[in-house]
Amino acid sequence: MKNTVLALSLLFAAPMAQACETFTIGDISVEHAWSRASIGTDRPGVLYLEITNNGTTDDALTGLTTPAASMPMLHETVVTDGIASMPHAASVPVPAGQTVVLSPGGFHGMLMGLTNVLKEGETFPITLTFEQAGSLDVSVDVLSMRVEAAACDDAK
Ligand SMILES: [Cu+2]
Repeated sequence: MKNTVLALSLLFAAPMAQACETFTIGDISVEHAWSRASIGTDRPGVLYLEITNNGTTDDALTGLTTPAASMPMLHETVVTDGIASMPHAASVPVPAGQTVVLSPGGFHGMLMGLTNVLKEGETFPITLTFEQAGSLDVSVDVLSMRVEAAACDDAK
């Protein structure tokens, strides 16, 4: 009994590092890059992350490439008359001095044509192209299918 309690408390105490790495190029830094585990490869995967522009010049995320998907693209979730749709977004603006979040229900990356099943606990690389800052390679953490946000402890 004592051992069981100890094991359980260890389980809950272990902080799960999820999408906590920061990637930087020029004035742009990206963190909390995550995706969800997929059941197969028939449906597109998702990509969520946070982009901070530490500079004084507006920038924009204009493209994605990854070996994980044959046609990754940027989408925006738009609700019109109560009906959600996901039009393709040519770019995601990242204004000077601001943080932009790609998240469920907003701008997001859509990984069309997954090349492999995305498994929880794995990571895959993605290259983000910014209008001003250039290209940035980011590692994406694949989280559980039930996750709605990166569970990174930001108390540093
Ligand atoms: Cu989408």
